[in-house]
Amino acid sequence: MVATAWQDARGVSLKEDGFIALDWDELPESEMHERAISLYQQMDSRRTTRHFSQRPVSRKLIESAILSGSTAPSGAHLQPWTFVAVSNSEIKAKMREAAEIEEKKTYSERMPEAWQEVLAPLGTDAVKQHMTDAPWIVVLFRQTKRLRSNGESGPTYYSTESCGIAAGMFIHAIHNMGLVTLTHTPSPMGFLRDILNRPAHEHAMLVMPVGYPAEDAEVPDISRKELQDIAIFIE
Ligand code: IYR
Repeated sequence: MVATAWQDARGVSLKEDGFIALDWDELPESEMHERAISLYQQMDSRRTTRHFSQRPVSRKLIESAILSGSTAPSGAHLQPWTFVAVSNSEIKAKMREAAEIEEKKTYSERMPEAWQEVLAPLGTDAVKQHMTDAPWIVVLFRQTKRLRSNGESGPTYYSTESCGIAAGMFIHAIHNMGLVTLTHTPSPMGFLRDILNRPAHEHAMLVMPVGYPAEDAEVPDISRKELQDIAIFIE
């Protein structure tokens, strides 16, 4: 291979223009199909449960799930997320107490009937035992601002989309390592910024208890939509 301004004699890209060669290997088509189906089956076996064991989980596992979540694509590659992982029992108890105060109001006063009817099959209520049972509570904060190199503050872009994708990847990583999680959205969740000491430009977006399922853990008997109900192909 002839060396160019961007490649050395072995074809390895140099960083002069800020770009490097994509590291990508083509797979045989049969293997692509095998991988596609096996990933789908593995993801389809994931269930959201509200019943957690108190059994401890190593911090290393949580760190690696956060790193997996943080591989998500993000607007302008700003990675506008902060994952706050809490195992401290007092902080978890404080979060539970504050969440239950809000959720009691949500369930008894704020939730319209159209909302109640779709939640009924899921068996949710204002008691948030998972917040003290699960060994880790991971709170995903969405950053709405960033620090520019000139010291000023600038906006982030598509932070909701970016954090949603990061959350999905985190959830998959947790499932893949054999643990369970729940996407809990106490509403409103401003109390999390205060309890967890986060700055004003960070907004709590999702609360994800992580751990082993309780021995008697249950899940609602529900199924996922079929392909024809979620996709349209225009060929
Ligand atoms: N935030 C409440 C209510 C709730 C809302 C939806 I949409 C859910 O899918 C589940 C619960 C709660 O966490 O209980």
